[in-house]
Amino acid sequence: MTSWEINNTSIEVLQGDIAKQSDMDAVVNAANAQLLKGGGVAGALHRAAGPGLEEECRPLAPISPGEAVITRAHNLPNNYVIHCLGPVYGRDKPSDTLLASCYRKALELAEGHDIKSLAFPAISSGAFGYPLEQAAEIAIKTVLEESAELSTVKQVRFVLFSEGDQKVYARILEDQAG
Ligand code: AR6
Repeated sequence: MTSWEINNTSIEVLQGDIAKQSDMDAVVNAANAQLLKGGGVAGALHRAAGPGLEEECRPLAPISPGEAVITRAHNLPNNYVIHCLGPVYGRDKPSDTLLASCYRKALELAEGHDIKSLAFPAISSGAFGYPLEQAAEIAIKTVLEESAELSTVKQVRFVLFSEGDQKVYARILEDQAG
């Protein structure tokens, strides 16, 4: 794990499964517009949360690219799930602004719910086709920018599925924070 302390916030990069972050208050879902189960991160979170999560999501859908909504975490080992709809790369534009908005809105919701620790997956970098390295630059830049404004959130974790992706994030975090 790579970890940096910036503006009193611990920012971490970890290889792992977003559905197994039991020490985090909240996890972020790389959702679809309908907030349904889907594959990738959404599939893993909904599977672990159980059907109550989809039920709670139904009245909140649909959401637009760059938006985020919050629900309870049901059977996940967390208190909340923050569902973000990332941009589909090449379709939802400007994609960098929309992706940055996901991270900003998620942090805003976390602050509004007294959340102390929050884990993000690499939103948009799977089925939505955003090149991982570009997505990582935006994710890390946005969280570092926002860290100066955070008061309840003390710990932000980026959870990457593969070792290769984890290394890309760790390098970019070192470049931007160092
Ligand atoms: N834990 C951490 N990271 C994961 C996991 C996991 N369990 N599973 C996949 N990843 P994606 P998107 C990584 O496709 O691009 C869904 O079907 C994956 O390697 O989950 O925003 C939804 O229903 C990739 O780097 O999200 C939507 O329709 C990253 O997480 C659509 O896909 C994001 O991949 C959303 O696409």
